[in-house]
Amino acid sequence: MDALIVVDVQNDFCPGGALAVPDGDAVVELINELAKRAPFVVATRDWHPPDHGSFAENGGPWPVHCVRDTPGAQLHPAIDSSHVDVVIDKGQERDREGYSGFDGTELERLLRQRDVDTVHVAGLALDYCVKATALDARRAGFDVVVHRDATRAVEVQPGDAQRAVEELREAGVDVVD
Ligand code: VGL
Ligand code: ZN
Repeated sequence: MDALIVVDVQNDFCPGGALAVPDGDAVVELINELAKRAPFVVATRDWHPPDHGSFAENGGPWPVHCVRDTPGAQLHPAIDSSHVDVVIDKGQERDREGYSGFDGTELERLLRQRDVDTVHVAGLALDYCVKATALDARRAGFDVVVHRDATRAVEVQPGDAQRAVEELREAGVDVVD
């Protein structure tokens, strides 16, 4: 049984958003195609409290982004929600980054319930939440495929995307185009 995890394709990570990933909205079309073919689709949302510790004003590395219930935290409007079975909100604890969709959520239980053995991962951002989610899926024992064409990277440092791919492959994740 295959599942697709669509990571954080939210307005704040797309052009015009608070923490825009370059070309972030370019993943939408491919993700809709992957979702159409996937028997089970989970979309994660970065869903922070207004005082989240990852925000610069609280000493964190990021501008304020994906504050729960705000427009920036909504899924990109072009994501075809008719193919999304479950939405998982993460990053809700003030003092945890919550990059991974598995961190403090029901995601693993949900996948086991559906007898999932292979997890496909796409979305934003390759070098943060996609990487963390794929690594956690692997640690949990799933076969993991990252669809690189359906991701974009923040690249705070040039080369972060390539380093993320190498780290994923070293962990046994299949990275495909
Ligand atoms: C993310 C930075 C901060 C992500 C989330 O979804 O990749 N990146 N919060
Ligand atoms: Zn965040």
